[in-house]
Amino acid sequence: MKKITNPDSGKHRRGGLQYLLTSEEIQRYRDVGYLVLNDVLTEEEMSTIDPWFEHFIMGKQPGMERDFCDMSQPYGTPFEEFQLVNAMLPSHYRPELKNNIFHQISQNIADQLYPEGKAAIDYEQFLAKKPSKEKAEFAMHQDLGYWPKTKNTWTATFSLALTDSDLENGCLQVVPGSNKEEKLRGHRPKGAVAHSSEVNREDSHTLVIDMKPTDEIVYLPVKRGSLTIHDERIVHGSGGNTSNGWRKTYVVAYRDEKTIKEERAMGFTHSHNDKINWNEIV
Ligand SMILES: O=C(O)CCC(=O)C(=O)O
Repeated sequence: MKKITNPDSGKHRRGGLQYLLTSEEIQRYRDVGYLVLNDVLTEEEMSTIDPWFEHFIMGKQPGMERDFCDMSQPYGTPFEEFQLVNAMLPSHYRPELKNNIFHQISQNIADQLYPEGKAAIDYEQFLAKKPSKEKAEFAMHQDLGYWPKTKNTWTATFSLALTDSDLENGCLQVVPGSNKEEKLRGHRPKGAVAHSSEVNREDSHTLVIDMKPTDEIVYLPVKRGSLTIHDERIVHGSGGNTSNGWRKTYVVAYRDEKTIKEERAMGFTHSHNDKINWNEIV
């Protein structure tokens, strides 16, 4: 088991709404498909996000239907039984959240990672693992396995830690190098038969891949205010929460503006309420 920590404090890289990446980091992101950045948001900035996070994760936002769900269990699971709480598209439901401090700083970082085009927010989600929920797992997957095919797949998915995250509470884990595999691995709905080609995402949103015996997992623990970034092809997921505290994270994914337009034209908004015939568009 490998644990990757980045000892570099990021504080000195912040200037206004900028967080400066080094050229090595930009290259590393291209090569290995992930980055860990420390001290991206200050405690004062984090405290502007906390109340919104609590509002959504405690199920207080009306009208979300499947956008408020447990990502580790079938739709329809009652909130009291949730393990891995997911609130999709928070700033769609509460536009006051648009252009929040995390959006502004992550946009600055995304622009540095993607000088070839225009990076924009494709979707976002609040994720929380309840305390002592061993099954609050995020099954290993590649993000591209969840999305319809588009010409340009470039993606940078930011995950801002609202609580310290570590092995005990189920931090992000990745398989470095998997981002360079030529073919996307096969994905199947959680609970479906291995190697089944049937795509049925009506019962549960979660997809799973079959791991290879050669896959070497590395864990990415981060402190509150720090973040991880991963690309669309890296195999990743996270384990259950065996600690007695919550793990909370705020995910924002950037893609090329044109890719977002292409997705929307297919009716895909990353909402779990989208009416998508996956058998036609996968
Ligand atoms: O942070 C996690 O537990 C996993 C999130 C994830 O898989 C993703 O953002 O693509």
